[in-house]
Amino acid sequence: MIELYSFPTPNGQKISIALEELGLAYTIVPINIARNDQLWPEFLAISPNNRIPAIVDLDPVDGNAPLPVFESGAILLYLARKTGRLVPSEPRREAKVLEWLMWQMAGFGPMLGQLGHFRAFAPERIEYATARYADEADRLYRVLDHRLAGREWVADTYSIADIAIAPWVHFRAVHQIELSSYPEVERWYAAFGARPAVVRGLAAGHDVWGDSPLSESERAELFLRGQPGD
Ligand SMILES: N[C@@H](CCC(=O)N[C@@H](CS)C(=O)NCC(=O)O)C(=O)O
Repeated sequence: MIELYSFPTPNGQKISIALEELGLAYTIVPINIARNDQLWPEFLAISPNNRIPAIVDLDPVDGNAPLPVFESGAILLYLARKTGRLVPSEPRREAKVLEWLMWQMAGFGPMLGQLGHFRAFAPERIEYATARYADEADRLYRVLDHRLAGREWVADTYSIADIAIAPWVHFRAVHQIELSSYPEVERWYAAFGARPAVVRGLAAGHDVWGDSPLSESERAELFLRGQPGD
């Protein structure tokens, strides 16, 4: 059994999607980041960066004590290695998955997080910052579009790279990204979204959070306070 400490954001949804794809049993421990649950000492013991997602694997393969893991990229790799799926073992193919996983962790996610902040949540319009992140988001979307031309998935086969990247496309309305500008991404994202495990992973926790996990004021306060979604 895996405990998933999460909230319905792109980084949280990566992990519920991966758990569904891998058929691993899990329970969601809701961490309401609008109410600062991420600062609970019990959560910080698992996730010292006070951000979701984090997991605790209650049945690690070594049979020893429960194993906490934080950072969504590290969690995806951990789950893939635990099951021997969603990352190929052959080094040349594995390298492609890791490249695109790191690309998402270091670029696509953080830049879109900043763009969402300045486009949707900043209390004042700051032209320079908005243009800077909009340009970089457009560049990154074009890089992804180019990569996907003639390919079904980001690496050779469906992998944690797709699972890391696609939830950011799922939240494109916050970033005010028009998907039709990136036709290869649009095609890939439609195929991704049609996977039954993805549908389940995106819906996971709905019984806990309901339709709207944040009120408008909670959302505004959260995004002003920090930089969620990096
Ligand atoms: N690099 C981290 C980023 C995690 C992150 O930014 N999580 C956000 C939600 S998507 C969060 O917990 N924000 C809490 C806060 O801003 O206080 C990861 O990929 O796990």
